[in-house]
Formats: sequence, C-alpha cells, structure tokens
Amino acid sequence: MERREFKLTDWQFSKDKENWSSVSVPHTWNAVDGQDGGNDYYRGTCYYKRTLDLVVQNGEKIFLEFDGAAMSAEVFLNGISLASHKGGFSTFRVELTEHLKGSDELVVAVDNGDNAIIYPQKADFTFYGGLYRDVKVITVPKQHFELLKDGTPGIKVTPIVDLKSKSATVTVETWQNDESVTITVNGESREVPSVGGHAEAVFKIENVHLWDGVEDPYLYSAVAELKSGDKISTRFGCREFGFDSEKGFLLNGRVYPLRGVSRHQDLKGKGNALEKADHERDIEIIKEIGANTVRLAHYQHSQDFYDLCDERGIVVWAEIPYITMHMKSGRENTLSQMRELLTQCYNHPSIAVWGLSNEITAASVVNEDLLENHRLLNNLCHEMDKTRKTVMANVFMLETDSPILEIPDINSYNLYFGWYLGELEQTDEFFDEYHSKYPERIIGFSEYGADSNVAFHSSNPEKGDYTEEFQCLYHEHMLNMIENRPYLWATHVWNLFDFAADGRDEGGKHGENQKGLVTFDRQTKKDAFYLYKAAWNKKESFVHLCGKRYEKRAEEETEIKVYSNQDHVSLFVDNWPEMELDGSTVFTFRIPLTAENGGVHKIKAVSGSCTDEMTIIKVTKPEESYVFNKAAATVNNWFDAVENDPTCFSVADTLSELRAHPQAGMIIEQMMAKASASRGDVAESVKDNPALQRMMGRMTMLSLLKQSGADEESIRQLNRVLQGIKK
Ligand code: GCB
Repeated sequence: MERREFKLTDWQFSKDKENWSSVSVPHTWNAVDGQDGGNDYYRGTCYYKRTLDLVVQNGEKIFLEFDGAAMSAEVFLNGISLASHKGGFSTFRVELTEHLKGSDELVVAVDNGDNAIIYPQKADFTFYGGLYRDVKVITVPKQHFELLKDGTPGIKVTPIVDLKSKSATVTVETWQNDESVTITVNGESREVPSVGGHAEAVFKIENVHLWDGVEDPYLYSAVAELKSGDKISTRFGCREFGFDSEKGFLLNGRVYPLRGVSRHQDLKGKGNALEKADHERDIEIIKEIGANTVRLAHYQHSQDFYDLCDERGIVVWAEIPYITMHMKSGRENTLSQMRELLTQCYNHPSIAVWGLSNEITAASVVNEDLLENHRLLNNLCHEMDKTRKTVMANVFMLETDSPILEIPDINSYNLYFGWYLGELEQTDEFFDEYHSKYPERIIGFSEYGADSNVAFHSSNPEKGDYTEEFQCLYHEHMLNMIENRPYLWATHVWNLFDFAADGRDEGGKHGENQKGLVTFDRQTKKDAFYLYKAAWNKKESFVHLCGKRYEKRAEEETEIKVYSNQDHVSLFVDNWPEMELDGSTVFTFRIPLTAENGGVHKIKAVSGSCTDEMTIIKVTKPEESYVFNKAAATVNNWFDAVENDPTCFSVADTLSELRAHPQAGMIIEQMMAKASASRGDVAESVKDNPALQRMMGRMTMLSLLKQSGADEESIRQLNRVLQGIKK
C-alpha cells in the first residue's frame, strides 16, 4: 500500500472557545494587528477545530503533520490530549490511529503568548500566532518509515565529494519498523537490512555532477522503499563547502564569495501564512538581485523555501530563534529547535551553516549559563552533522575578545554603523581591526542596513531621514567596503524585504522595519535594490534611473544617478546633447534644472539596448511630503547660527561629556529614558548594554536628538538649559 497524504484546510477558529469562525489554513490571527504598530497584537492561546472522518483500514497507521504551529501547540482528539509541541517553526507529527472512532473532533490549541521557555521572546519582528503552514493527514502501512522523531523525513543523505577523482561517496540512512529497505541512488538499488530500526547504505557516484551554486545547482535523488509499499524520497546535492580566513568562502574548491540578503517569512496583509506562490515570488526576487546566498532569519523557514534554494543554487544560512535575550529556562527549547532544524533540513544541499544564535548578548551578559547553552548547541550540531560548520551572528557591541566567539566554528557580525550609531566608515575600521587582530579567524558580515520609506526623498540625504537616497548612499558605501575585503566569507543585507515588527513606529510607518530593498508588499523595488543588482546580476543587462519617485525638485542643479551592470551609460535630458560616462555599477550625472516648459524634464538613460526613463519637475519650494523628519531636516540650517557660550554646556557636547557632570547628566538621563521607545522592544531592552552606552557616549547630543526626530523647539530649549550650566 502506498502512503497517502492530504491537507486539512477547512477549520473553525476561536479566541475564546465560544465564538467560532471559518478559516482556511494556513492561517494566522495576527495578519492585521501584527502589522499595524502599537506592539499590541493578540498574544495568547487560540483554538482551531474540525471534524475528522477517517477510517482505519488494513492495519494502516494515520498521522497528523503540522508544518508550523506558532509558537506552541497542543493537539486534542475527542478532548484527549495526544501531543504538544514547543517551537513555532518546525514540523511535528502525532499518531492518531488508536484514538480514531470514525467521526472525531480534532482541536488544536495554539499559543503565541509570552513565557520564559520558548524562543523567541524578545526580537525585532512580530511573533505571529496560528497554524500558519500546512496541516496534513498522512496514512502509511503498518510497516513504514519513521514519522514521529523530531519531525524526521525518515531519510538522511550525506554526500562527501572528492574533487580530485570527481566522485562522491553518498551515505543514505533510513529509519523504519521493517526488516529491510530498498534504497536507490543514481539508478543503483540495494536492499539493506534494518538493524534496531536503522538502515544504512553507501553509494559511490563516479563522474559526479556537482551542485555548483547558482551556475549549476544539480540535484540527485535518493529513494527508499519498504516491502509494504511505503516509499519516501529526498533530493540531495554533491558539493564541497570550504572556509578560509583570507579567501573567504569556497564552493567545490574555488573561491566563491557569498554575497546576498536576509529574508523573514512574512508579507503585508498575510502575515506568515504564506502560500507556495509567495515563496516562489521571493526566490525570483533573490535571483533577480543576483544574490548567491540568503540568510533565512531568524528561525526555521518553510521546507518549500529551502527546496527553492536547492533548486536555484542559493547557499543558505539556517538558524533557530535563539535571539536577543538569553533565558535561563529556555535551554531545552534551544536544543529541541536545533535538533528539529537539523533533522528536518539536513538533506538540503543549499544549507552551508547552522546559526546558533543571533545578537544573543544584546540584552544578556555573557555568563556561564549562556556559554554552556552555546557549547551544547554547538556540540549537538557537530554530533548530528559532521559536514557543516556552526556560526553565530554577533551584535556590534560584543567585544571581539569575548569567549563566546570561540564556541562556533566561524563568526559573523551584525553592524549598523552609519545607521543607528556612528559613521559608515566605522564598519571598515571594525573589519580591518578584527582581521588584523585575528587573521586566522573566519569572519563575515551577517547584517547591515538602513531604513527607507519610498515616500521620502532628499538631495542632501542624511542618516535617520528614511529617504531612499540615504539608503542608496549607505549601501554604496557598504558594497564598496565589502568588495575591498574578500576575506568576508559571507555578507547579508538586512533585509531584502520590509517586514513586520509591530513594536516599531518610525519612518512614517507603523509596525514595520523598513530596511528592505523591496517593500513589504513586494510591489516596489527601492533604488538600492538596483545597486546590488548592478553589482551582482551579470546576466540580465539593465540601466536603472534612481529617483523616479523623487519627481519634484527645487534645486537649480540636480544629481541623476544610474545603477547599471554595463560599463558605459549615456544620459539624455530633453533635447540637450548626450552625456556619457564610463564606469561600473554607479554612474552619477549632474544636470541643471530649468523652469522652461513648466519645469518638466524628460530623462533617459541608455546603454546598448537597455533604457530607462523618468520625468523630473522643477518646483519653486522643496516638496514637503518628501520629508519625514521635518524638524530634523532643518536643524543644521538654524543651529549653525546659534551662538553658544563655550564655557557652558550645549547640545554640541558629546553624551559622555554631559553625563560626566552631575546636573547636566541628570537632565540627559531623563531625556534618554523616553527616547528608545519608537524603535520597538529590542531597542528598549538593549539600552542598558554598557558597550552601547560607550558608543553613544561619543556622539553629540545634537546628532542623537536629530536622529530621534526631536523638533526645533525642544532642541533649543535643551540647549538653553545646558547653556545655564558651567563646564
Ligand atoms: C538586528 C537584528 C534584526 C533587526 C535588525 C534591525 O541586529 O538581528 O532582527 O531587525 O537588527 O533592523 O534593527
């Protein structure tokens, strides 16, 4: 008898077990309130119920599979609890056979409430609740492959490549309650005995066709079959990953710099209840930008997405949601989520590294419990997987001599210099210092980014203004920084897509982190998207005119920027003579803006057969709707004219100078306490981190105020108060 599967899509849903409504699974109850700001989305237990009409025949066994129940779930059949599961991102199954009566009431209690046991609890994204991935009924014969243990696929394939002899040794393991299994790889079938429920066969593939990244992601498959008719299969790829502290990443023996993006699994209006078509659209965008790697943050993603990465040759960083804040009572949950991640994702050739944690020291001190938790996770990964490396994404404040850095095989840092704090160049300095101090360590750049809202524009872009133009400047700097540091094993833009963080309220949007290169609804690719496309996508020739949404401009002369993967770009403005530039990636022209023809200027960029066009309109006054932070945008203009008494304090002093004085310090402390709120939970919980405090200490009060969007009157007022205090 063959295994049969079908999805359970029709359910009744309730928050209180009294009022029920019909929903279709995948479903989340936070699709709206988890995306609209206020940090007030529903977190608690909700219920899904439906009737099951399943008849057990011929000794078959019936299981239920949950591909994602966030964040924990308990499954009841006819009021009896059959299973519970902690962790919102992995598959789990439960056997129903013995409990089925023919018409049974299935209830699943799903809980995304806060607690101190299940990760994540503190992070910069919405913790959507729900049965947000498929629920399936699986019927198998009495003799069948294992289904229960850690949501296993029942089959594990370990390919080891010998590049010299162009061959691969492929070990296939299966788990079943039968005496033998027939395993087939590359046209060769073997019957293998099952010992203690485990079978293993080793195959040799000569003239192996490698899984070779985006160029040639070739996939083999392994099939296992029992005499009962139960049959499973998995795809696998033969490739060798290498890491070198100077050369960076190697794929199949050659230098292969990993350059790409991160992704969260959510979408405007849908939350995390995605369909296959949503995943497919996202991978197309990853292909379009020309990335060869993706960090699937900050938890286990859908199997559909790892499959797409396998098929497209995108190298993956996979991780668990051990994030921001270490919880003493959360250890077991980190281990079970990691066990499930490795069990369920092991066969994907695209996965290169297992991420132990993300910014875990942001709101926690490095103590023995945290170190031990990381050691256990690291050992678990190495026990379960002898082929892949472990990695951590460190917060910028983590001292580079911290003992935690020695636990994973390799490391990466999340650095936001030039956005939250400090200047762009500090990123370059950080890596240069790190690399010269620890030349033998393998280091990468796991997150960097700047928020932008496509409604906001400026000809003088500045940190904190949320304009598309600042986001471009930020990424131009980072792209260049990365290109000059080939030792970075992987770099991941944070983030390819805007995503929901219901605790945020900034940059003209409620509940969104806007560091995406593409908007939350995937409808608009921001200009910075094309910067990376120009640098990474060498296949699809294009020119992209930046600033199409920055239509109305008041200046006499304006900058026109073109991103292109061509080496020669011409610019045509109205009927003026052609302008030309040779170069790469970024082509910057300056053109006069006149008031003739109502100030309307037609602009066209051309390279070979590629063209792009836009219209700019000369206006008399700067367009107000382009400015988010209206007060901050004018600070420089008026503050330069303020005459300060240099013997007294002013907002031009640094935070640490002000803090060192008892009276000035007290005033500043009161102000700062209010400031971190709009950037959500994480900003709030990291604000006492000593390293963060040290870095902020070097910034002037004026720049801190500007970035927090303080208005002119409050800045003047604080300055007046400080001017009353003698240094
Ligand atoms: C980080 C976190 C990520 C946040 C990001 C940000 O370092 O790892 O979850 O979303 O910063 O935008 O602040």
